Amino acid sequence: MRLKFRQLGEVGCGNELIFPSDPENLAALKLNTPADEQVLEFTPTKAGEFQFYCGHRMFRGLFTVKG
Ligand SMILES: [Cu+2]
Repeated sequence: MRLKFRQLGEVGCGNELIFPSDPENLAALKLNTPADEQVLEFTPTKAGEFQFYCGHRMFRGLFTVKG
């Protein structure tokens, strides 16, 4: 699965995201400008909710994988 992320505004540390969906292989991406687009490659091993957040967990998001 490929998830596309774009920057919708400059929000400091919120433009750098960590994806702990695979604890042994943490993924991170940084969106530097509004034109920036990053792709997260992700192979879910189970259905459920997967969180992502900035380094301080101030900014958080969630995506759901349905089985
Ligand atoms: Cu932060």
